[in-house]
Order: sequence, then structure tokens, then C-alpha cells
Amino acid sequence: MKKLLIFMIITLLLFTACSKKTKDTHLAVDKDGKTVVERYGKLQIIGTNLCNQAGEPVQLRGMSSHGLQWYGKYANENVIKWLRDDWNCQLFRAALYLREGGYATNGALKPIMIKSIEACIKNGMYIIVDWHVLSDKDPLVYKTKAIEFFTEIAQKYGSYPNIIYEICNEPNGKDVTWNNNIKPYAEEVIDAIRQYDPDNIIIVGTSTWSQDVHIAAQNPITDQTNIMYTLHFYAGSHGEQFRKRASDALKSGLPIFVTEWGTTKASGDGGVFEKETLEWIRFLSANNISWANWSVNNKGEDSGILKYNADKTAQGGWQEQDLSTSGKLVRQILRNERK
Ligand code: DCB
Repeated sequence: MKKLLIFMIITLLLFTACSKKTKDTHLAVDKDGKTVVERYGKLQIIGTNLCNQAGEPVQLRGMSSHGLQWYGKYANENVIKWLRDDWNCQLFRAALYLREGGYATNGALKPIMIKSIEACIKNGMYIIVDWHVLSDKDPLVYKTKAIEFFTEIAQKYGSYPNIIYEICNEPNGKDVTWNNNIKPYAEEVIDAIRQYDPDNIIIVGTSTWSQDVHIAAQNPITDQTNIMYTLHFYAGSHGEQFRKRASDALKSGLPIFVTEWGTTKASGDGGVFEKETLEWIRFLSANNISWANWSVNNKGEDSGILKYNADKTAQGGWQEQDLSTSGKLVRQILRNERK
């Protein structure tokens, strides 16, 4: 009887310890009011794991903005704090497009990026500074601009543990290869960042809209530390084949960060794929792969977290009825209400 009692007490203690740990790892702010950046500090890569300053593996989760040229109104302090406190976001990704009215022709987007960075620093969140290569396809097209931009960001903010650089969102096109375009571009941009920021995480996109981690794994960047590689997926278009790519890449030593994923088809529209989304979420959690969901907007596309034209003020504080089907699902996932 006594033995049974002791056994039960030990089991209970172990269970409480474990569940506490799982919960803590996903909190934007813990019960003592400590932010994720206060708890984790400077990030680092050990093996294929993203780790905190103490060397323990961590998984970071949060939301991506849509293109700042269209939805930069959401990249403000109130929305970012709301996403931290109500959505339990540990990170925010600010998507600086080059084309489609982006930074290549619109320098006024830089202050919006700066505002996002400063809001995340103030709120103890990580910020992914996303150089959103997309319709430009080849990252080499804007290499000089990228070097200039990232040098400035590294100089100003490289000493903050909050900063994560994503230097090349989704290179694509049949002539844009990892070996000839992306890797040479990445090496130069990384060198520029490292002059001022020796150790914050730098994430590199992969070919075919950041789907080809298996190709990057054959020829990774060497002589650099704290480098990760991007895999993007849309749950309605990409499934088991991509998860296998990710597992194989991890096995071969490639650290992976899913800087963008959606609950929809690859177009960002076409319905919400709940079952497929949850399958992905379980995979990412099991492998400690960090992620950002696409995206914060009220354009009316299915991957947007707000309903068409909902939320006119862009200050956060959204009600359930303002959220899209995707918004409701992703919020529940982030709040640890769905697994
Ligand atoms: C990526 C891009 C992202 C794009 C989403 C959804 O592109 F990184 O910028 O977002 O995935 O497609 C969409 C927005 C739309 C906007 C459009 C163009 O949601 O509102 O009009 O960007 O700015 C992908 C990802 C995968 C594939 C193709 C694209 N794919 N793509 O597998 O074919 O061509 O944009």
C-alpha cells in the first residue's frame, strides 16, 4: 500500500514536471511575466536544433505579416503586442517584398520594417527580418541592395538577441539553382551581416519557393555558424513528400526553419485544410521545427487571419467574429488549444 502511494506520488510529480516543461516552451510570456526573449536569450544552432542561450532545444512559433507594401499597417506595436498576448506568438515575421510595389521601388517600407523590429524588441519577441524574394525569382537580382540593407540592420540591431535574418524568402524559376544562384548570394550577404553581427541566426531560402531543402543538404554553407535553411509548405498542396524531405535533411545535418506556411493551397487561397494542417503541426512539434504562419491581413484570401475587410483600425484586439477560419485555427494552435 505504502509502495503504491509512493509510486503514485512520484508519477504525479514527474507528470507535473513534464507538462510544465512542454507548456513553458511555447509561451510568449510565462506566468512570472517573463518574455520568451528574456527566458531564451541569444539563440544558437547545436547540431540541427535551434537552441536557447543555455543550449537547450527550443521551438519558436508565431505569425508572418503579408507584404509590408500592402499590409504594413498591421506591423505596428499594438498589433504585435496583441499577437503576443492573445495569440501567444513568440515571433513576428515582417515580409519586405522587393517587387510588386516593394522595397526595390519603395524605400518608405524600411521604416515599417524598423517599426516591426523595435516593437518586437520592446515586447520581448523574436523578429524575422524577411527579404521577400518572390516574383524577382533570382536573389542575385537585388544582391547589392540586400547587402546594403542587411549591413544596416546588423549594424543597428545585431547586438539584440531578438533579430533573426531571413535573407532570401522564395527563390524560384528553373534557372535559379542552389549551387549557382542562391548559395553564392547567401555567402556574400552572410559575410556582410557577420561584420557587425557575429552570431544571430541567419536563415537561407532554398530553390523552388523554398521547397528544396534536400538540394541544399547536398551542398550546405560551410565555415559559418548559426545558419538555418528554409522549408515552406501549404497544407492543401504539400504533405508527406515534403515532410520526408525535411526529415531526411535533418538527418543529414541541415537545420530547418519553416519561416512561412499556410493552412491553404500554395496560392494562399483555395480553402482551409484543417486535418492536413494539424498533421503538419504535429510533425513540426515532434521535430522541434520553428515556424511562422502566413499571414496577417484582411484581404479576404483564405490564408489571411482576418475576414475580408474585418478590422478597420489595425490595432489588434480582434474579436472571434473578425477572424477567418484559418485565423481561428492558427490562434488555437498557437494558444496550445489544438495539437
Ligand atoms: C509564397 C510567397 C508569398 C505568397 C504565398 C502564397 O508564394 F512567399 O508571398 O503570398 O506563398 O502563395 C501570396 C499572397 C497573395 C499575393 C501573392 C503575390 O498570399 O495575397 O497576391 O503572394 O504577392 C508561393 C508559394 C508556393 C508556390 C508559389 C508561390 N508554389 N507564389 O508552390 O507554386 O508564386 O507566390
